[in-house]
Amino acid sequence: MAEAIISNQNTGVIVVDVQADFTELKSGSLAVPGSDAQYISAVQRSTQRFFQQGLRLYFTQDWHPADHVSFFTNNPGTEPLQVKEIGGRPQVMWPPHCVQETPGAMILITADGPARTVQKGMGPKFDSYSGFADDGGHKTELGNLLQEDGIKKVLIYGLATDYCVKATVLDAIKAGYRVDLILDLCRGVSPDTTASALEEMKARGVAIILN
Ligand code: VGL
Ligand code: ZN
Repeated sequence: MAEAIISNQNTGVIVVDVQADFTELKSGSLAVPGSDAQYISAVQRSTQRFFQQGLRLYFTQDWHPADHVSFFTNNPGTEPLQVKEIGGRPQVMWPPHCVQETPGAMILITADGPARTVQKGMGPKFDSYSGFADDGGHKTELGNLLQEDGIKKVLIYGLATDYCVKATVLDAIKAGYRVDLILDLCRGVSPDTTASALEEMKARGVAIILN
């Protein structure tokens, strides 16, 4: 099969979970280090520029019910950041975050034109770091949208490098997309998991670039 010719028309931009609860700027409940005002304006500026260049925009949004399995408050006896085995999978116990219809779930980036927002993590029993599917294998709309739009390559950035960005990048690679990770538009929860996430992504053929 012939390799697709990559152009702005078949390149998409996936902005992962740039939401109030993940930012220092909004004193979010799960604020990722370095997600300050300067970071958010850099993401905003770059996203606008990509849109002006004709790239299509896809925003992912963590969108949990109040009784979500990943909240330590819903798992009596656990503490934040502890890892608990649930349903045969290791689940990080997070502070409650990105609860549906709350200010913390708000996406902080705006587009000058059409952007598709893909919500994830709505199933109370499954976490969903990836923008493509949750831990139970339930797919979001993202794969369909990219396919309908004829996308061949995606630029990915946002929060957090070591969780949702990593999972979304790896699923995009699995689905056959070419992937550029824009490193300076990402922030990670912790340095060690961020370093190993970058190694894992590189090993799968992701181009790690600077904006
Ligand atoms: C995320 C932890 C829990 C993320 C989402 O967006 O990286 N991290 N939910
Ligand atoms: Zn979450």
